[in-house]
Amino acid sequence: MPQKNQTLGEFIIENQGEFKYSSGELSRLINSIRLAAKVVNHEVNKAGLVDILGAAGDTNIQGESQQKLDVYANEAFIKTLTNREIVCGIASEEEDHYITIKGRNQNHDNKYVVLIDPLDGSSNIDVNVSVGTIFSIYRRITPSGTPVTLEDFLQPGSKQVAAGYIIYGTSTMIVYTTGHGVNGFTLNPAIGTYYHSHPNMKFPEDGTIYSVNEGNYVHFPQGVKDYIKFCQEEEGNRPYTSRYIGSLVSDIHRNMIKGGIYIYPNTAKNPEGKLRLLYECNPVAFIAEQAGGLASDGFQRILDIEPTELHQRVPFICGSRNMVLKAEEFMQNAESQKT
Ligand code: P6P
Repeated sequence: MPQKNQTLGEFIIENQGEFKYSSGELSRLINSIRLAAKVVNHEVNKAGLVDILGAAGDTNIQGESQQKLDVYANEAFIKTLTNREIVCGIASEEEDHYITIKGRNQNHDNKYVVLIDPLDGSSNIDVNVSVGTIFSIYRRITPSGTPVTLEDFLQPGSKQVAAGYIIYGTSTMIVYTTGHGVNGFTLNPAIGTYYHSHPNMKFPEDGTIYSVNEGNYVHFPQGVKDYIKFCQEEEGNRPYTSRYIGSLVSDIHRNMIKGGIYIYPNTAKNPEGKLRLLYECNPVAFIAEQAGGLASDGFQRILDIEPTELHQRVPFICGSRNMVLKAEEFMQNAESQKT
């Protein structure tokens, strides 16, 4: 039973027993993500002041040498994870290749690999809209004591041991799962402590919010067009409400609390879809399923997809169970009518 005002640190310790075979590294790993999130939150929150204060470490007010915040976030997470010596490898949206970490005695004996989107939706920062960090954690599958390989990162999402996101919004929250439900923690910036504000988060089985960039409508697959028209018809609890922030973490977070569906299908500009399987779709899909929702590409469960490339993209449909099932129905019907 969640204690009132329990902190994230207390929650991790109390639930330590849930991580099979873990002698505390996974807890330390979640703790290192907590620390990095505070560092990034501090920078994200003052982004708007760059023109006034000048970017940290800059020589002039224009901020020409200003580190882009997603580069800053990337370095913060990589440094924190490396210093804590818990992971043997890191993959990031900001890095072409994965990073090998040797560990304390330089012998590659750390157990976990982490994949991150350090600052998703970063283009929203300039307009003061919430952004997020997304992380995905696996146990390595190649032998301990050897350098991590691409195989350790190309695991299906169903093998994740933990996943979550940080949302830098009107408040900063960490929402994560280790396969035992989803819990949300809100940062009290005055003291730098996260409190267990959202125990056992659940997607409502149904919802009335659909999140899609309708500017791409003409390029959508027919099934997605049919589903959007279904959302807009006058019938029962429809028309639904369209809400699209343009920041995956924010749209998913709102839909998980209120009920809704997020869709980023393949389009002419992004024939494989836009979102990245390994560090956007898989972690969000793990959270969604743990919260009673669903996540698919319209035809198969996201967590079952066998990855082939580090930065591969997939079409992504995620949210309230009945809404995803309905969208899949339209997509599969349209597909069967093509053949
Ligand atoms: P579009 C941000 O770039 C992102 O990866 C997601 O966070 C967001 O949902 C989507 O892309 C927005 O893409 O093409 O609608 O601007």
